[in-house]
Formats: sequence, C-alpha cells, structure tokens
Amino acid sequence: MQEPVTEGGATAVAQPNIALIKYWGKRDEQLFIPMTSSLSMTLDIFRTTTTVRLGTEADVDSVALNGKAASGEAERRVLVFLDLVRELAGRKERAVVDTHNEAPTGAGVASSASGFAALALAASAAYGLDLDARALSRLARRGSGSASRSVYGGFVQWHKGQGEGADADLSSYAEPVPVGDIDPALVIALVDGGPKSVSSRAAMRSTVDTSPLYQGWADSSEGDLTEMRRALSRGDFEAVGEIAERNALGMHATMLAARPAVRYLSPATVTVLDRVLQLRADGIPAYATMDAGPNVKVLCRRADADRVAEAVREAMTAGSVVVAGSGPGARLLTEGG
Ligand code: 2P0
Repeated sequence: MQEPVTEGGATAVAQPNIALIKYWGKRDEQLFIPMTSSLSMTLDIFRTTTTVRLGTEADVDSVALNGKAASGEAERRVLVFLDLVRELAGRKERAVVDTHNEAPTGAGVASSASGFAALALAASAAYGLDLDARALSRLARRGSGSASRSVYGGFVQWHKGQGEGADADLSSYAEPVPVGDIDPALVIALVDGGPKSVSSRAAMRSTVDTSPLYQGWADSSEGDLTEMRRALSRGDFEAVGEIAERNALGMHATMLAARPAVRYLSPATVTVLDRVLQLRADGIPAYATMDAGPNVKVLCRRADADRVAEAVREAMTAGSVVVAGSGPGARLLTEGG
C-alpha cells in the first residue's frame, strides 16, 4: 500500500475506565445521551495510542487498527466520528488514522472508551479545534458513551444531562469526582478473551426496549450514584465496593430479564464471584463488577491486590489476571514522545 501524503497531525493516548455505577441505556441514540448518570475509575493499563494526520490529496479517510486496515462496524464508527469532527472544525480534508490498542478487544475491558477518547483528542488537535476538557468529553461521547469518562483520570462522573437535543448535548459530559483516601486497585479476571456474543450497544438497546426490570434499575442507580459520591468523598472503601457490586449485579439482572435474555455471565464468572464472597468472609474487602462480557473486575485496596489476584487466579481454570490502578486522562503526545 502506497503511503498517503499527509501533513500536520497529532498523537493522543488514553486508557479504559471501569464503571462502578454503570451506563446501560441511551435516551438519545444519535447524540449518545444516557438514561442514567454513571461513575468510573480510569485505569493505568491498556493504553490506546492514536495518530491522526490530514491527507492532503486523499478523497477518503484511511483507518488502521493495530497495523491492519479497519473494516466493517469498527471502521464505520470511526468514519462517522471523523465526519463529526470535520463538521465542528469546518474543514474538508480526509484523515489518516493509525490506532494501537494494548487491551484485548471485545471481552468487557472496553477498548471503545480509550479508543474514542484518544481519537477525539488526536482528531480535534489535528483539525485545529481548541476544545476544553468538557467539550472534549462531549465529543468523545459521540464516539462511544463510556469514552466521555476516559478523557479524565481517577474517578469520573458522566452526567446524564437535561432536556432534549442541543440542551442534552450541552449538559451531558463527564468531570472528575473528588475522592478521599481509598488507594484502589482493580484485579481483572480475564476469564474469556474471545469476542462478545452481543455488542453492548445492541444489548443495552434491547434491555431498554424489552426488560421489565430496566426502569427499576435505572431509578435505583440514581440513588446508588448519590451514595457512591458520598462514600468516595469520605474515603469509605467498603461502602464504595458494596454500592459498585450491587449496581453491576442489578444491571446484569435487567439484561437477564430482557426478551430475549442477554447473558454475559459464564460459569467462570460465577466461580470468580464466589471467590470474591469468600475473600470478604475471610476479612478482605473485595467487591466485584462486570461489564458487557464474562470478565470480572475485583475492586480492592492496593495493599490487598496481590492477595486478591492470587485468590482469583487459583479459582480460574483458564485465562489470566491483570492488576490495574487508577490512571491518567487522555493526553497529547508531543513530538519525540
Ligand atoms: C459502562 N458499558 O458504564 C457500561 C457498563 C458496558 C457495561 O459503557 O453504545 O461501548 O458506544 O455508547 O460505551 C459499554 O458501552 O457503548 C459500556 P456505546 P459503550 O462502562
């Protein structure tokens, strides 16, 4: 393949986040406005690095993911996003996008969050848009809802926003949340590295449309969020963990009640959940959360992370365990790194 002629360009890095209060359901699919507010922790692992250059002669965008030309839905989502950035910037040049992902794709450690946070930052810089963090978070949201949160490091709340249309778009953004002294770690049990059976986007749509349990969870999630913010600010680790675990289990309950049911949890997931209960019975504060896949993320204190990782590893017959801490938000790389 001939190298395209390019000029300028920007490289950005972002990392995934794991929600402690989940985002599950949109009230505006076009603008990515969520049904509920959510709250997450940005991780210090699994970087996505994205370079966007402007093609001076190209008449189409070119997108590479991990060194291979992107295709299908993954490519389409990037092209739609680039159109949005061009519209905001009032520019017409096509882009050459090169993305490298350290995370295993498709199994619940969402690469779409780090991917669209990095793309939003690199593309807005390449097209000369001067966005503040809130505007960048709103832009990243249009690529993938959870990406709005990866713009920031540490603990982050994504506001569901108010009103409809432009009002909702302006008021649905993420921002950092103050936290007391909790020194958290997430022990990630990658019980299955394969692609997910149903995309989270399709699964959340069908849950909202068909699950009789959905509204109950959405209502209770508002209370969970309020309690979570209080627990974080007073540094109450046990309360943070308990709220996160019940919010995640509730989200999965809504999916199990969807018609047809969406079940991401596998026997290996349940085995790890049992091990987490056992850890608590043994006096170690450890709490589980799961996303749109069978993997389990165990929230614990950093001081307990090795012990928790060991216990989880022992419970697993396959897969691997990764330990993450709290990480930084999206940032631009300057030339030379
Ligand atoms: C979250 N998840 O809060 C929730 C919990 C999965 C389970 O955000 O359609 O890839 O691109 O906005 O952000 C995964 O959904 O969905 C997700 P879109 P996204 O982390």
